[in-house]
Amino acid sequence: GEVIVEPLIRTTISDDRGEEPRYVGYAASELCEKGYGIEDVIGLLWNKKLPSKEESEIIKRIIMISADHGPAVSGAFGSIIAACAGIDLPQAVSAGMTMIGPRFGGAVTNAGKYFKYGVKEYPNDISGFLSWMKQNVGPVPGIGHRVKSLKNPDKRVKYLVDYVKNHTTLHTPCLDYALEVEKVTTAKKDNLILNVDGTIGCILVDLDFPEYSLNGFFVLARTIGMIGHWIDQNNQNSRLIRLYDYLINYAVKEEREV
Ligand code: Q5B
Repeated sequence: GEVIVEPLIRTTISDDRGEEPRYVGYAASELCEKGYGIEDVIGLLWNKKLPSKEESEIIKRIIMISADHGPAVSGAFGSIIAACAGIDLPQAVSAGMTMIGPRFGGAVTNAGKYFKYGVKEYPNDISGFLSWMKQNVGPVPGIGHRVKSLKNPDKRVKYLVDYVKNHTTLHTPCLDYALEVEKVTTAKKDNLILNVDGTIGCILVDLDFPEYSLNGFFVLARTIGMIGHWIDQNNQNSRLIRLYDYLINYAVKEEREV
């Protein structure tokens, strides 16, 4: 007789059973033919919506501007150490990827989440929002940078803010709120600026991307950079990295007699 099997998984984004993959119903080749870009594929697979031309231009800029930030940052450094240890590309990239978390690159989702919360619960009360964050969350995700500050502004942030505010019609309540928060935090400490994670998170909330998709933008963009660092180290035949003693503060006890 007929055997009825319950489906194991349910998908709502893509289907490869025809001649080619369809992303939320759109054939991949048709998207290419009609001039859509990777930013539109992101819109389809992450938000099940084809972004407008204006939205696509913003998404494209977010990816371009956060693709890499040099070799010194946690992610790239992790991939470089792995590349120098002879690790293959996927594993070296995942070594860098492992660094993406609440302090480095992985604050996008929570920045979007909490600034959105501030807009709703503390609309005209930034200090109320900051006290709530201090009591309930800790450091404000999306605020603060190790080297960028009022004196050494982050050009990426300035560019994105200027682009969405002066070159698009996007309504930006979340970004505007975060910029007000930045005024208060930088008055306390020069480096408590709205950082790249915070800026991206707010713009994506204003673009109506789902909260839990937001870290995906940094992960996707930085993958491009980490692959670049792996290729670069391999091209140079880089040697195994071992830290010199002077880079380590050996705070252990002197040799002891038993
Ligand atoms: N304080 C980012 O901190 C960093 C505070 C704060 C209230 C805050 C810190 C932080 C939130 C997480 C976040 C994304 C760890 C950063 C990125 C991508 C990147 C990276 C690159 C790229 C830096 C010193 C004092 C303490 C703290 C207070 C600090 N942050 N208070 N809210 N948000 N931010 N991460 O300089 O009184 O002295 O005890 O966690 O948004 O990852 O380029 O490097 O593209 O690759 O190490 O841009 O801000 O300072 O943690 O020692 O704090 O400031 O409470 O106060 P620092 P800390 P006190 S973008």
